Amino acid sequence: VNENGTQQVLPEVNEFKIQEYDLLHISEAGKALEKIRNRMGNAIYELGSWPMFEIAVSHTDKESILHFSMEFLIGRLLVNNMMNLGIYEIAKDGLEDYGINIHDLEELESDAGLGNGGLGRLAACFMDSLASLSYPAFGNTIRYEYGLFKQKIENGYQVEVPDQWLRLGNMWEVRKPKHAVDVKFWCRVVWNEETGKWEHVDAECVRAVPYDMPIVGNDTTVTNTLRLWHAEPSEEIPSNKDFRQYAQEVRDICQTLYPDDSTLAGRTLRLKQQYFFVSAGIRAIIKNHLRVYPSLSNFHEKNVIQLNDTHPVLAIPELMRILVDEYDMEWDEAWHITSHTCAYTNHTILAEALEKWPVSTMESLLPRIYQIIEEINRRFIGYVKQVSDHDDDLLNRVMIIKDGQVYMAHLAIAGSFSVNGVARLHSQILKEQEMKDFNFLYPNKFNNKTNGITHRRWLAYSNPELSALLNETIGTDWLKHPEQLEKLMEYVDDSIVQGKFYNVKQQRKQVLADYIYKHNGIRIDTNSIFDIQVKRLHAYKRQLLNIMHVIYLYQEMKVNPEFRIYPRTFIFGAKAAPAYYFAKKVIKLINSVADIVNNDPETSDYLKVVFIENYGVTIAEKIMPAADVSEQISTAGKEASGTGNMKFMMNGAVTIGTLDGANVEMAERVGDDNIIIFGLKDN
Ligand code: 26Q
Repeated sequence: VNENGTQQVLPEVNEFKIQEYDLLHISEAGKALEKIRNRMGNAIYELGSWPMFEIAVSHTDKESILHFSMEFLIGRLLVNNMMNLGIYEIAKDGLEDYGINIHDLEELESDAGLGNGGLGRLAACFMDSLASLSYPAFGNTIRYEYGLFKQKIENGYQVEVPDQWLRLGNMWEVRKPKHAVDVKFWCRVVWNEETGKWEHVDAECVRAVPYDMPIVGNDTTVTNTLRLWHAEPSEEIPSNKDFRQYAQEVRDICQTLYPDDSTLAGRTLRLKQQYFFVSAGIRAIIKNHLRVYPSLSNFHEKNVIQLNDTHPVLAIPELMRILVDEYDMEWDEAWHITSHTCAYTNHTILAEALEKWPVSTMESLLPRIYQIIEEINRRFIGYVKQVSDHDDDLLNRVMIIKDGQVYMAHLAIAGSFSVNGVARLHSQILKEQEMKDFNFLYPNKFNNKTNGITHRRWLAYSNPELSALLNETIGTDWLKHPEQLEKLMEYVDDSIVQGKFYNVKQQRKQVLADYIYKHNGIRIDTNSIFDIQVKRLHAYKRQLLNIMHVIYLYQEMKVNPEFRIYPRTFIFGAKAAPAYYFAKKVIKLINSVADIVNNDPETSDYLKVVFIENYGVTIAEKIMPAADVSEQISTAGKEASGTGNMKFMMNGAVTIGTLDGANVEMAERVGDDNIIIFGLKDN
């Protein structure tokens, strides 16, 4: 529908092409929708509603949620999207008529692994939930050419292989060249007396081109967008550089995801990645805002920028820069808007994971941004002195720039209206220990948001057998209202339901056993207890403790013929950061123990050890439903929340764990019979 309200005839409406048309009049959007529905049928109609939804929300009073994250661990979307659209059964039956098994088709889709672990998966779960709950939410990230490396095990050692997830194309994305923007690096900042503005001289421009993926909500017309930014050479080619070198440097920006999930890899390229997608993302939000409102003065009332850890925290100085330099706003107003728009989620207290950038790196790559951070720091120091009555020790601890480094968490706290931890215990540790000084300076900023997972992917989609049992036992409302799962309590002592649950578990154990036989050549007994620990490999997560327990059981059985255990299969899955020596040695140890234990006829009826290669979202979907025991045994105080713990529990496993992260709250909810806690009880 044109600006003047008349209809514009669209050539060939196919797939997502529709969203390239600007439908400006929301009052007319309903009519257009009707047309599209007639032309494309219901399924496409839902996807077709995507652009109109974007426009519709911009006219409502709802705040838009802009989730900025360096990582989105999406996994496959085909069946998940079909289920959310309510067309799965019909599509499955239809394909069957053609002799196609939908699950074979599913195998053709690559597992979008644009993340390391929990933080990236959380972002993906949030996108699903936000759409399903009808919130207008938009993700912003990088379109990495290679996702997290694929893990191969050779001679028991981890070998990393590039993840070419885009090799067969990504059918969900739509390139939006019209919405591309230039991002500037490496310039000199010069004050222009005539214009009264800062100018970037000799900047190296990089074109940021968005690729949009639809995030389809469950049983709703809401379709949100995950925007992946791709770096390309700008039309403004730097004059002082060979083009081939420039083009290569541009390509490097989006080439790979950093494969570390906790140690700081303070590389310039990572800083470049961070600024690249943050700058492009903010520019797009401002443009959208100005399409609807006459000025930016209400920007913070209409937009929330959620910062997924410190990785996108340059959003704070970048928003300041745009408001002050490009829209001539006074510093105080710009700061009010910025610090009421941004919100920061902390995911770790591990000292080695707290991001710091050398001033020299920041200053040369992003000179104007660094100037702005200096000014933020200068004013922050003034505030701290005033509030703390000139407590110099406190000031030294909290400064944003000190010892030649920029402390990103400090910048994040100063520039956000909300700072949250990801589980009650973690938030409490932040408030009372790690960030005590900041809680003193800003008493109302700190809060808790305990993590969650989408039960649509981790139960309905991953475990159709258990879903069917739930449907026949408590009805289907739980899909929309997960709290309805509590109805199951009525059946907790019902031996018939228990028997059916047991059968589902056996079926799912068989699925995993078949997978393990196919990939590892190890036959495991589905009547043994499946005791599973799958997560990134890290010292604090204590896979080493788990494998030491296995060694103990094995040795006891060897020396003591009286000592026999209920048959148990220990299953591990974990990627190690490529440079993390200890973690790689633990993988080797697990595989070496497996070799000995699995091939010893004296114990093999009782004990098996399996290391599943290449743990990720897709494999997790097979593992979670099959677990009897979920291992959540981190050193108390170290695991911020954990989310695998929830996936296992949702599929009916008993947890063995420490009082850490979300385990604490889970234990309160499920009681001692369903979670076995050991270790430190008070901190
Ligand atoms: C930082 C600097 C340089 C390179 C990489 C990184 C980096 C990358 C990823 C640092 C941390 C991460 C990821 C952290 C993460 O996944 N944390 C987990 O977040 C989950 C969701 O909140 C929690 O449940 C987990 O407890 C937490 O470990």
